[in-house]
Amino acid sequence: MKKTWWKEAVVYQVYWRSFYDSDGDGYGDLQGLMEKLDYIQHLGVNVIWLNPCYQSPDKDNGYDISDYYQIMDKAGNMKTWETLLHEVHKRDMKLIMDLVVNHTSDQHPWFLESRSSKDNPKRDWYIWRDKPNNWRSYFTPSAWEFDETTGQYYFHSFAIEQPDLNWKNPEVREAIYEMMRFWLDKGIDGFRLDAIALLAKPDGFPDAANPNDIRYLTNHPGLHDYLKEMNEKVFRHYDIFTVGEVAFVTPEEGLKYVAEDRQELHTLFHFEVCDEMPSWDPLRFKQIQKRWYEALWGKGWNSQFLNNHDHTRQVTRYGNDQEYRMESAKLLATMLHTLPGIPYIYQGEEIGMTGVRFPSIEDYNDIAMKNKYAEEVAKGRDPQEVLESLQPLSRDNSRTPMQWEDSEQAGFTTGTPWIKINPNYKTINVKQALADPNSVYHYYRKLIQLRKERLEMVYGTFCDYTENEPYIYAYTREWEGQRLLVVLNHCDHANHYELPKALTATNRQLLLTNYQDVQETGNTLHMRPHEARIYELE
Ligand code: ISL
Repeated sequence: MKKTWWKEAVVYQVYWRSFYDSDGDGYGDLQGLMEKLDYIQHLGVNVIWLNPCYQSPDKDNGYDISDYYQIMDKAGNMKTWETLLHEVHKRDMKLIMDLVVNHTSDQHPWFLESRSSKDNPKRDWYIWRDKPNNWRSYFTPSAWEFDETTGQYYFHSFAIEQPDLNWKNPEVREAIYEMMRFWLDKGIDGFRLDAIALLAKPDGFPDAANPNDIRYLTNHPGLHDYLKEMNEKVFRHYDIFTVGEVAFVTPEEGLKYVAEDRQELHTLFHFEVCDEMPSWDPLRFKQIQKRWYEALWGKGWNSQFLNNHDHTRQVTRYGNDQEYRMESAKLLATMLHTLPGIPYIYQGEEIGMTGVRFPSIEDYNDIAMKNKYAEEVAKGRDPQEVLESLQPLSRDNSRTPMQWEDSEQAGFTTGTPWIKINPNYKTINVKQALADPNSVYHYYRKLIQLRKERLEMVYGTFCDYTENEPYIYAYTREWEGQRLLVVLNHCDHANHYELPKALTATNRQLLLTNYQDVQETGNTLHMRPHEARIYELE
């Protein structure tokens, strides 16, 4: 496995519409992001992942693109974007753009042409059939929408406003590759590839045995041919890195996307945790980590994340966001930055921001949640019970505005925010975090700095010594004779951990912990609630 800049990356995800509003319209924007670049750089990260900011009617917060070559008015304009890229590079950071090529907006000129008539030259750029099959989409009861003009149905894996492109059509592929080169030639450093496992569709669209298990939307034959062609025609000609959003794959299937010798994608996000593990399940998490390590190590590169703009905040979902919020936020960070793979920090995670519970469905924006709410209430279910069932995993949990200070609107905007701010901004905010040397923020800084000094955290082998332990997670990373030991007590109670013989090194040096005053030197570690430690073993 050769060393590369992207394998050593720590990525910070910016959901720009919730990051910082520079012009008071209630939406974050690219100018606002530019004004906060020093804050991001100070954290020590070296790559920024920018959620989609292309022209869009914004039905799915930018994931419904109507013009790949323009910047969304809410976000700014191309000149602002070019200045942003320059400012990012000036600070020795890199920028990867989120790119949606499985579908476009239904307002994209390509689709407007395609839907205009059955013999339009772009008819075959999308997927049209005389009748639907029984598939659901991610966001609607049916993946097919009837179009009056031509009396056919078009296919959409997500919202009605997001028609899927027909990747079987070489004209579509070439148009996408040309657009990718446009952005790469501007100097970006890679892509996060949205829903990339959905590009291929099965011949004939057979009915699903269970329409509610939407795996049928992904990973069909032909997909890897598209990714190989994408790499051959675009990616390999640039010094970039790509990360594919790849739902519903096992480690063995995931390897097909990222094995270096397959020349498809550089890395992936899998969702065996965030899509398939609703709450913390330590033994299952350890098994997932072990299986992905064994499948990929030495062949392909993984990612580590527990939240993003689609998945609720990790300290709420997988940690403790109450009495041990700070210790828990630091423990989860320690785990993500010491497990094998590129760690991703979702904006606000570095100050321990939490999930939210808004009192009314009117306070929510997420199209996925609002569609599901309407679908369930239409079945006659009690609206309050439906709301409460959807709140914990609503994507809006992670989309509330960044909490910069305890002043009005958390310092996010001088206007009315597009979505309500989490009421706990009074105590959880950047200003407070910067001032507190023991804050989650400063812990992230130390962790990221440690990663730069200890390449075992990047390239080291991984060995879990606690596969059957429900609370203690103890593992090593070893590289070129250097060995780190990570010990985590993911629990609201204290636990002790008897170091196995293999770990009772002649001596060990504590490099980082989320508690002060760690004294003990023996081979029984007394771990306090949500305590995390990183040792160097000699
Ligand atoms: O949110 C999810 C379910 O928990 C994810 O599975 C997600 O919906 C899916 O993986 C695709 O997400 C991506 O494409 C969507 C967009 O709404 C998401 O924000 C984006 O991350 C359609 O473009």
